[in-house]
Amino acid sequence: MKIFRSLVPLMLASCILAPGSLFASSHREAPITALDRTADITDWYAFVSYNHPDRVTMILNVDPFLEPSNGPNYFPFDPNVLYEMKVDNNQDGHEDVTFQFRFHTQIRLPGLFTGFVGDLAGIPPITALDGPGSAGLSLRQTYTVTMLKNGKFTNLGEGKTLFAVPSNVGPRTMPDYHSLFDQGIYDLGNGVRVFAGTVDDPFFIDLGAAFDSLHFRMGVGGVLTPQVDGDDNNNYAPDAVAGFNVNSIVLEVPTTMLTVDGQLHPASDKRAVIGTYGTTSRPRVTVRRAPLSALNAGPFQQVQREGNPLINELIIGTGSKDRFSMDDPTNDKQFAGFFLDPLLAKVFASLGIPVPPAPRTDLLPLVTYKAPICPGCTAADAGPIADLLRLNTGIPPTPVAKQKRLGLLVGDIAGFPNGRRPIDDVVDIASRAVGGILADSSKFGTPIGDGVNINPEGLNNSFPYVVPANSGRNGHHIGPGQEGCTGQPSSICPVQ
Ligand SMILES: [Ca+2]
Ligand SMILES: [Ca+2]
Ligand SMILES: [Ca+2]
Repeated sequence: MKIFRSLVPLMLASCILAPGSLFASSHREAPITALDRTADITDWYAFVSYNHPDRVTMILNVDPFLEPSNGPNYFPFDPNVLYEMKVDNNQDGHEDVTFQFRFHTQIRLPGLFTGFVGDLAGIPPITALDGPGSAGLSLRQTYTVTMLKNGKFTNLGEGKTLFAVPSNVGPRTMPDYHSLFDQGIYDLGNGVRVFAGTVDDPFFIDLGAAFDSLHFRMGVGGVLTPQVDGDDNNNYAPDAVAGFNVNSIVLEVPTTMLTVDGQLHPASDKRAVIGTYGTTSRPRVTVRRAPLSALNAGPFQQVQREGNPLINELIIGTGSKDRFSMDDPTNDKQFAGFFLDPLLAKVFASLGIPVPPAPRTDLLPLVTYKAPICPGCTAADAGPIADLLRLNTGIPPTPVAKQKRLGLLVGDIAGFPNGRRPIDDVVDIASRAVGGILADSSKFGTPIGDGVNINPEGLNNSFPYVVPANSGRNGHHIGPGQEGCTGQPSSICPVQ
């Protein structure tokens, strides 16, 4: 989930081999962020917009496992955290374009015991983020979007007040939650759109099986049958994240805002390729001074980053995860040892799954600029080893009906690891990448997977690409022995 939700299996692997790291888990993969959930990045996505091939959408999800009923304060973004989306456009690993998000919290009904109330005590249901119908929205957040490029800051929301969409409390308080969700979509002009709010977590994984020492329900090591592997519509194992929400920031910008020369380029041109990642940061100094509010000072310190969904969680040793989280991608050479000889590959080998020998140069496309993501890059363009989610903006989006959960591995070249979309089953893809499928799919193409093939809450195939939050009053989760696995008899999820 976090960094490598897909890394989860990996993490698992490191748990197996290093008992002291047992609680470094997926949505909470690094020790520092396991203790700092609002700065905890769960997932990072970047892809060419499905309906706008000349735009790129980036999604930064933070704050894992939000139980929808968890009032009275629910899940505001953290006003003390600087959330950033970063883009490298000239193959050197350093960001050239940065988008910054800052949140501000209002308490509009300070005498109220909860953040949200509607259809009660004379307060009407919450039907709007502002103005009439918003009276019951006591805890409300606004935010800013700032672009930093060529040393210049630009407020992309100039003249507008942007509201974050609150969690879905329930049908009495918020009788038309989808309307509130839609109201949180802002067109900022010039092809820029933004959304921030609590949403259904789009990530999917059988976390319980993964962390019970790779005790998958689909056979030893999680090897899928052709029938299960070929099914992009049903789940055969419980999605541990089902019914949980996450906080999401979604930004769509014209591709020309990101490329090195402000132009569109074909896939064969290296100028079409960008390297992306998301970060969270906090002020270096905070002074707690009750009864006054805390005072922040000094520059920002990065708390966490995520590029590829597998690197920190699946590849980096637990003793190095905090260092990795706080460092710049351009310094990732220090972690090359983890990457070129991943522990998870050894775990797979111990289960009888064939894997290539180290050093694993077949994994280099994930951390350098080269084919297949950058066919226009020569050896001199590889850049430093850096965990960036690389996206070739010259590759058009795959039509929704033809998108595949296994993305690039099955010929859907607009999917992970060429960028990452919500549909991409990064647990299965990344596990197979570690298994060696990028080196030789005939020798190392074992169909490793967890049997969770889809997000049970569905997909949103247009901006903001996330789906509305699960309901606090009426939401539910999915577990072994419970309903929710549509690929199984009576939809009951397997226990074994
Ligand atoms: Ca750069
Ligand atoms: Ca979900
Ligand atoms: Ca899966």
